[in-house]
Amino acid sequence: MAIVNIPDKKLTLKNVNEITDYLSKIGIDYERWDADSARVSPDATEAEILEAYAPEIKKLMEQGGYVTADVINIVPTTPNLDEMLNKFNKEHWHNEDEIRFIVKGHGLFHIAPKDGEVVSIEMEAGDLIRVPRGTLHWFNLCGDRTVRAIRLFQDISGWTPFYTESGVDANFQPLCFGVNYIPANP
Ligand code: KMT
Ligand code: NI
Repeated sequence: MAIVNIPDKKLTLKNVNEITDYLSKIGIDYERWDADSARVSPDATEAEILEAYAPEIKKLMEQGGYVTADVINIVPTTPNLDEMLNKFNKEHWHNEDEIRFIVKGHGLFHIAPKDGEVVSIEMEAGDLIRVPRGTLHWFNLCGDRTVRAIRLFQDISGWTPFYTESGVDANFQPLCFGVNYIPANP
């Protein structure tokens, strides 16, 4: 289950209905999928993961016009990890929806709605998020520095970020509550 925080309201949501409601009001779709390891091991191959979740992926593709799916796999030993994270952790948007379904590990999304307070969403296995095109957001890892996620794309050219360079991301500490945060450079 995700943990949602709105620091400027000193509000934390841990209940699935409250999370879904709050996020839907700022245009973010949140879903829980069955991610029991009996279904597929979180360490299975990319092809096995995509096969195991094929029914859900197919449905989303039909609804949202997504044309490709892949599995991003980040571990603490991923080469050039900090360079990669520095691309994710600055406020940006995409000209397509950002869909992520977490298979393993954790991820912290910050969303900056057009009106209203910045929201952090700490995701774990079984959590799906849809960040619509144009939505300002940024992403950090948690203390496990591990995330494995199914991604869906509307554009075959894949992941293209556009940076706002607002600096607003620096006002929010990338704190995970479910996983101890270990700074990259203590
Ligand atoms: C993005 O655009 O913010 C991302 O792709 C986040 C990393 S995917 C787990
Ligand atoms: Ni993004």
